[in-house]
Amino acid sequence: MTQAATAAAARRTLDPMDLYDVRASLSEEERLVQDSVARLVDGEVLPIIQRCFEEHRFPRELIPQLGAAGLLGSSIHGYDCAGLNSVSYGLICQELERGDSGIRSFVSVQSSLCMYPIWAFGSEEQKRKYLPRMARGELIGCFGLTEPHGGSDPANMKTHARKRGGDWVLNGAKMWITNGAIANVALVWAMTPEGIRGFLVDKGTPGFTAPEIQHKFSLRASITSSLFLDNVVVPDSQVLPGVVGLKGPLSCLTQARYGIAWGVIGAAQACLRQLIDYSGTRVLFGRPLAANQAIQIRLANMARGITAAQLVALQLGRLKEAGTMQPAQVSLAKWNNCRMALDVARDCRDMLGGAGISAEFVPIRHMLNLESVITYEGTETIHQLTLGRELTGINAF
Ligand code: TGC
Ligand code: FAD
Repeated sequence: MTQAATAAAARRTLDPMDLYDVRASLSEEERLVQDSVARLVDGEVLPIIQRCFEEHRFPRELIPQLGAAGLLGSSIHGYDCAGLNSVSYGLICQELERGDSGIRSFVSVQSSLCMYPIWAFGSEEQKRKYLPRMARGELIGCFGLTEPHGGSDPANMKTHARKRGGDWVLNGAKMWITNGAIANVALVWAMTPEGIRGFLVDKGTPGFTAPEIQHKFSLRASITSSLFLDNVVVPDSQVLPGVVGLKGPLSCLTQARYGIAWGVIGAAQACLRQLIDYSGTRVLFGRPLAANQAIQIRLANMARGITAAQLVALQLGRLKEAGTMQPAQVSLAKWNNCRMALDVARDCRDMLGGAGISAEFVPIRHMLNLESVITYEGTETIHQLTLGRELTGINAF
């Protein structure tokens, strides 16, 4: 083979979804995890997700399979959890979000925002009570931090807890809470005289309600709720003993934001893959859409964004495994990768023309979902200001 022919063959073998061969730097276990989640998404999520989105329905029937596959609390060692590494957790998020951000959201909240704090800050009794059943999907959790008056500034928390004998009495309201209406346990962050603390509020506790928020145009295949606490009494044994202060909820957010930085790559890949196929077969002005320079430049730009995001996510994962990952690095990754995915989804929607407004093509569903993803777990501005603070040492919030 000539040098030119060898180069051409090498070009043809590039995977458009993995141009820098990130997969080659994964361990065998990481590849197995990715492949098994990819099969689950192809077989169980993709066939139903468009309908779920249209019907504003979270597919609860998938929960036992997510549990059986070890995807709930997958990074936790012990307590019937899978004990996978950080990159594996990232790959799980990526494959799930290739299906839909709502499915990844469910897993993020269960794993990073509920099981992680119970594991990191809970008593041994709390860990035994909740973690094994949460890993199997028998118990669902939600994470109540955001309040109606402003989620970006959780330090200004109005929900409060007062000690009464061996109990605590909680009052307040939370808003935009993923999984709220189906949760068996809500981790509610509330202000106490010592600072912010985490309370495990079991479903059915008198005074606690979690009505679902309707009329969403985003994350329609996910449940989002308000939480209301009206003189809710919880025993001292339901308080997380291991943390006091804002660093409690913020360290959970670090775990979940890490997963989102990986997850949104999957949503962008799903859009780009569809557009490569579509633009190759749609004939306009006597040639495939993909034969136009303007279209190729747009596709190339998307692939550039996805590739850069993959490398950011992988390096972040390796830093996390080494125990050196800093919150500002997570902010950069969450901001960069969410912005990239939203731009890709919007551009793909546009290149589909009128067909782009139909849920029969994936970009509009991912685009609408990503409007939530770029907002929750810290808005884009919050992450920009976090990085700005890191660079300048000046707090501009
Ligand atoms: P600040 O003074 O910076 O910090 C207070 C204390 O917390 C520590 N800390 C962190 N610890 C761990 N991880 C982090 N990322 C941390 N960031 C800060 C910090 O060291 C300090 O500790 P100490 O010991 O000195 O007290 O706090 P601030 O009030 O200035 O706030 C900073 C800011 C704006 C970045 C923070 O409030 C913030 O991140 N706001 C955004 C809120 C947010 O992201 N909410 C998300 C709600 S949950 C959600 O959206 C779930 S969606 C899930 C889904 O469906 O997938
Ligand atoms: P605000 O805080 O009111 O922000 C409004 C705007 O002001 C934003 O554009 C913001 O970037 C900007 N802004 C804020 N501060 C500044 C500043 N200093 N300078 C410049 N601009 C600024 N929360 C939970 O606790 N648990 C959950 O499970 C959860 N799930 C969610 C699911 C969905 C679908 C959605 C949409 C949200 C969810 N959230 C959850 C809430 C989410 O974290 C908040 O929406 C988010 O943190 C922003 O808070 P906010 O909506 O109150 O907006």
